[in-house]
Amino acid sequence: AWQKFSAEPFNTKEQFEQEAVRHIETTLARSLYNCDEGAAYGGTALAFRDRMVIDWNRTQQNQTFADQKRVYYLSLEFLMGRALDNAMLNVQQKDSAKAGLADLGFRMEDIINQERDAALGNGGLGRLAACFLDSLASLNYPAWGYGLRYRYGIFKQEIIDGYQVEIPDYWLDFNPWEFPRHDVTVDIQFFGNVRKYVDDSGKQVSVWENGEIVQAVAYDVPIPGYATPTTNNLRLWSSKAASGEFDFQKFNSGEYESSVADQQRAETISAVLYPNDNLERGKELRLKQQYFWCAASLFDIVRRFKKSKKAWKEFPNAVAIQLNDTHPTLAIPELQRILIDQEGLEWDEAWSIVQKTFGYTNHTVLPEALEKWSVPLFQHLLPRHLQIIYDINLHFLQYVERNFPKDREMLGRVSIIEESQPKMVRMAYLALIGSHKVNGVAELHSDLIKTTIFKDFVKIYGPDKFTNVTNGITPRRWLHQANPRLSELIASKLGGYDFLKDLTLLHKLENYVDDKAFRKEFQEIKFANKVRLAKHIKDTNGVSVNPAALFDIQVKRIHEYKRQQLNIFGVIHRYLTIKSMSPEERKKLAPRVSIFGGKAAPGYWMAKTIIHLVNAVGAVVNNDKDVGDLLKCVFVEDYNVSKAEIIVPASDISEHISTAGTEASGTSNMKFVLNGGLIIGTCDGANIEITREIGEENIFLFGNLSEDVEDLRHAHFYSKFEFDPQLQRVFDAIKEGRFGDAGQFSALVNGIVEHGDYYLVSDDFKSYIDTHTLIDEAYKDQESWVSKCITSVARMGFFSSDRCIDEYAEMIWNVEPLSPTKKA
Ligand code: DL6
Repeated sequence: AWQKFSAEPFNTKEQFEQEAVRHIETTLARSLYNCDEGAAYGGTALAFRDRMVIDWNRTQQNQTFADQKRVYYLSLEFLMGRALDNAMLNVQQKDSAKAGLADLGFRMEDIINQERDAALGNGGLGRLAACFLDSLASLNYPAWGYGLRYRYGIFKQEIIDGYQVEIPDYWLDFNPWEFPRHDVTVDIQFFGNVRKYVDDSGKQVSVWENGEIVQAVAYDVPIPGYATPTTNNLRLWSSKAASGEFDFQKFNSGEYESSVADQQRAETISAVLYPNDNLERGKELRLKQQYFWCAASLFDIVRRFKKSKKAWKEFPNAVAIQLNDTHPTLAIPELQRILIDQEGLEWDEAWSIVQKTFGYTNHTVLPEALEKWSVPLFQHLLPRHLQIIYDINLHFLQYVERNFPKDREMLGRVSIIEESQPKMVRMAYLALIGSHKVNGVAELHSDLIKTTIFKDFVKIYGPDKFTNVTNGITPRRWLHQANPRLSELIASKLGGYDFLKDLTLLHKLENYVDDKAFRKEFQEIKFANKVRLAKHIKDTNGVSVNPAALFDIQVKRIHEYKRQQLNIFGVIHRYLTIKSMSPEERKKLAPRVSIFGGKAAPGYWMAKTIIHLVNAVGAVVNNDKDVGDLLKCVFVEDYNVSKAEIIVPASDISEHISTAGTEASGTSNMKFVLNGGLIIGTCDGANIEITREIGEENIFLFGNLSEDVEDLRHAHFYSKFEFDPQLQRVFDAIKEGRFGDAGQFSALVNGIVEHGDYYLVSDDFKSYIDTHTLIDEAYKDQESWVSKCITSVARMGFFSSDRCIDEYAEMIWNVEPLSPTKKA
């Protein structure tokens, strides 16, 4: 039993209506006679927001008074999706709202669909941060998220003539979930120079001066926990020109445009999210974003700590800062700068505080995603930080030299500064050296970082500095919200919704694997979810798909390492096979719908070519009357969190088919299985642990192992490679122009045939299509298929983000939950 602090829930639909109408008429200044779905959404959201803010204030007060250690999660991305449904779940008044909205003439789903996604992220990394915020609040940890308030989130994707077109996502027209804090501002400096002098006591002092100042303004977003009053804070920073910067002189002399130039330049910092997933491009504005956000967040954290009047050595006992990948690494030299330049601590004392405070999560081993910044750019933008980084490096290299006197080459390998032209700052090394723990996001990935990119550091620091926290997902959004009927069915068997707080309780579902009524309802729910997705596809793509067909889904960012090209080659193979089959053979085949979705980075031409090929294949296959329902191929436009909530519950099979050793974890694999779909996957990322939990008999694994990848790549270059004849047939069909002008796809094919097949598509193709044949067979036996699905759901308890957060709290942060019932 739990109660929100806010004394006035909507116990009846009338109470809800009263509140919603009050907001529509007063806050939104709309007449009820002129109330469309947008206004009804606004009134509903504001009514629920009111119920959250009391708890939010109380939680903040409670946390301040309790003065326990807090977690600060620094992430450049928070892919939150929509907030209303989540608010309704956590305030627990959805039924009253549904009935009240019906009285006003609206359907709840339509109102929920009015909300724009808060799409402040690219993919897995940003969505993980959002799941973590949900778990931190639900588990009552005193925690804040810190991020950037981008004016434009990830672009909207339109498909025009089969090509991806990017449309800006201005999402802030009406955002009831944020609270501007115009009184919480921080001045952030860029550029300038460093003046050094010796003070009266003989101490070297450095002053960073003459820079350009930009102001950071805080926007706060309440993060309600599930089944608890705890409501944490996500603070997003927005940039604007520092006060007084507006140039009145220029304005008065008629130079209107240049008078606002500074203002516009300042606002550019938080204007857009960089739309790259697993790829770094060393753009100056990106480094500016990183410093702006780190400096504002650190200032805020230090300001809060200083109010407690504790000694500096207590800082790591009050503050744990988690770096979500290397994007917030500048927080490390920034804290060191604050401690030595502003607070007057000695280097060693300050550095010990820094190392105890930070933890660093690595999310990739892909070389193109590892951040490096040019030293000249650093020197120009952040001159004092560059000095501090050089000093950190000096101390570190002296330590390495003392401990490994015989390995001179190691110094070059582990140095934070890469001796290239120009010299580069290796951010992952800085993050690692400045943190007390480094973790990967799935077992294989955490092992790989220790044997590849951080191998030398394991020798230097010992293995204990490295750990693993396998990713997870919040069951509140990814089961209850996305699949309410399945959640209800589970609750009916488990005696309530406790499993949403303790996902391991799902194991009790194994008792129902053979229960006829349960199985029937489970299947009906899956079918209804497929009907819902089929309708979405019809409405958006104009393609009719049969919900009784096997739905085979791959939705994620488009990337060569994730191998959507392997999937579409598989679809072409299936198409050619069907075309060559006799009517009798065709009768034996299970109809399929291959569904793709995901965004390509705007500058990633190969990824865009893959999207184009999927659409080109769809255009041929979907219009081939001879093939009919046996095969359809669709690309769902503009994949995002709210689309995922429709797509994920509708899968029979989903594809997680990255080249072994490339996908750090993956989290959509977990979402699909939790929603009663099976997966086909490589031995990569979290697929391996999913297999361990659900059993080998319930997953379709294929392909080469990560330990063989290097040799296979080598073999492509140094020996004659024979292509599987079935893959050759696919390439021939493309070259013959069966899917349009072959020239458009030649780079995709040549990358495999002539340029070394870096992602090993040809090596895995046979095993991939053979495994799909096994899937066809398995799907025909619906009895056994449903048993596999139910058993898998029952065994997914491990993959809750609540488990992750408890692991971080214990192994990395050393923080405890704070009882929300303690009165301030
Ligand atoms: O850990 C969250 C997510 C993993 O599930 C994906 O496997 C991984 O690709 C992704 N990593 C990144 C790295 N980007 N950077 N920097 O997005 O993290």
